[in-house]
Amino acid sequence: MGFSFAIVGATGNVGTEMLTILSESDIDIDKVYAVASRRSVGREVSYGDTTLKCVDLETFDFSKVDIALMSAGGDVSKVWSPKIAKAGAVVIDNSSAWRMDPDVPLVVPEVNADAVSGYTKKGIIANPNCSTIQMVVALKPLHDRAVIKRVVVSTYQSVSGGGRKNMDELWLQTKGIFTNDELKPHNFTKQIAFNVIPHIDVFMDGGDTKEEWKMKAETMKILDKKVKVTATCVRVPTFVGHAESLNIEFENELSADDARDLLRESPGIMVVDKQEDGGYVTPVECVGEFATFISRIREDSTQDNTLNMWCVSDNLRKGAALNTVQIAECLVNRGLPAKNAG
Ligand code: 11C
Repeated sequence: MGFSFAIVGATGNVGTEMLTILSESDIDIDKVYAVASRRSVGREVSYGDTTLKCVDLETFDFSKVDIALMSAGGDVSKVWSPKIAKAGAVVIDNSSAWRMDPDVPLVVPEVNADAVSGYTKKGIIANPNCSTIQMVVALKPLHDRAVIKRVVVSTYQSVSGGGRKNMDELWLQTKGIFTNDELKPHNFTKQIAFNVIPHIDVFMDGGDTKEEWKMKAETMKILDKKVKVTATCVRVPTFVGHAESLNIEFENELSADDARDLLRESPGIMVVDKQEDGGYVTPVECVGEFATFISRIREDSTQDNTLNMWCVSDNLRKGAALNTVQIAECLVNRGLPAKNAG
């Protein structure tokens, strides 16, 4: 007998990707439940070649589930993740609610897979922020070789990071430009179509936004608390796929050629770096892909032991749904027993 899964938030941008990726996973799966808020009960979602009817979060019996993949937002997770864990399911949570809890592992399998064993403390494993995940996948092999001192990152984040309503707003504003409709922002603070907005999540003391703080704090928890990160996070008018410009300073020498060779052999990474017209990856090319793509690897001539690179990944996949399923695979591969194993 195999594993039972619940996908909580099954109708959302990330929930639907979780269902797709789980249906393609090697995990021996007996049963998958699509769980959603009451207003979505009965709605159908795709799971591989089949469809599932959403059931109600409030009344669902989580004791029959081995693993719950949560993508229902921080407020729902704060209340429901501990309840689901108490019912006996391991929760893998895509929200920011539990990431910095010392008793909750924050996991990117290419970087700190062994940390999953810490799930026993609270029954919860946290999935990092999308912009952090792709960055630490790129940084890990370089850190292991040359020890990273400091990273300066600027992001170019697609609107899907903020959910479907943000995608709709970009679409309506883009069409509105051509039909002279009013372009009043609703979910963004300014017009997003044909514009960029240097603001994601709330402002914090000192002027960083929470998205910028997350990139710093989460990287320290996942990769190494000694690595310094300073970030500027920007929303751009793309639908899916986050891009990042990285400037990375190392303790030790690492040439661009050596970094390129190292990254080519590293898990989860595809290097596309031809140093010619079009010889790099852009967000539209990473949509639906599993890899984190690295391009434009070059030495920074203004500072010793420093490299520049460009990093692109599908924020709904590696940045969210794929990483949660990979965490589930880590748990299963490390011997998590299935309740119905007989
Ligand atoms: C965005 N990175 O692009 C955010 C979405 O902490 O999980 C994910 C927020 C989070 O808007």
